[in-house]
Amino acid sequence: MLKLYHNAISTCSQKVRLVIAHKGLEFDSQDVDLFEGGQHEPEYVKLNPNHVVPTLVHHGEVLIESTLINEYLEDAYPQVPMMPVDPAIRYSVRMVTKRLDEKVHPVTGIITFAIGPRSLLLQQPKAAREANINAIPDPVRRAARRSVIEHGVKAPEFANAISVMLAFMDTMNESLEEKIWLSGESFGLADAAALPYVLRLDHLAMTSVLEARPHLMVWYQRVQALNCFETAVTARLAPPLVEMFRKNGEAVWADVEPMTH
Ligand SMILES: N[C@@H](CCC(=O)N[C@@H](CS)C(=O)NCC(=O)O)C(=O)O
Repeated sequence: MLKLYHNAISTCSQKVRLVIAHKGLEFDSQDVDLFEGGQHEPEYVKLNPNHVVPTLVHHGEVLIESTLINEYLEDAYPQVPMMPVDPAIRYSVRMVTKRLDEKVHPVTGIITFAIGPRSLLLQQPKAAREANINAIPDPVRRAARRSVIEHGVKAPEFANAISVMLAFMDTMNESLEEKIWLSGESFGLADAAALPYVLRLDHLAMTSVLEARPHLMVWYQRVQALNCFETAVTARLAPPLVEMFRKNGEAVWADVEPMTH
């Protein structure tokens, strides 16, 4: 049995859940409350010393890093393949996941915390909020978190984060002009990895950014029609949290919109 420590709205958790669901697997679900600091609990940090989700436990092995977890799942459960056979397409899948991990994921944290849960976090007692920020082990990530919670979309990190994100969306749109899936003939690891970032823009009321990229938009609708999207994403998301993200996104859209051109 797979045991997954995860969070419903976390991008990295969603991509692992998409793979688990697409492969028809089940898992023992351990929810980690990221807004209350569950990722910093000593028992959890023993599993994931980076204080982040997801963490997968399988046959006594503790696995961290969502992209590597998904590759592990592909190796362990090849019956529903999610990697193409052609070496050149396998390479292109890994280019997508590498760019997501190295470039897109860090800016997603900036964009998300500047908007989505910011109102919730600002309502927390300052000492509790500060304790959770101070517990982030990576100093760059810690400083960015503090900055965006304090200044929102006016934080100095925000505009660059949007530009990195949009550059990725442009690349996806171009790739999807010629193919149906990022991973070759069928929905695969690159698609599962990219979906949560597209979804995040939608949740933050930046849907027009997606609509301006028609091939990306068609792909997004295609993914949303898959059973694994319902199981791994929709069924797990709490509507009030999604509503809060969207409302907070709408509230800052006038400031964000000029950055999206
Ligand atoms: N490289 C890691 C990144 C994991 C990560 O950043 N997870 C986020 C949620 S998507 C998290 O747990 N954030 C908690 C925090 O930053 O306090 C992976 O791919 O698993």
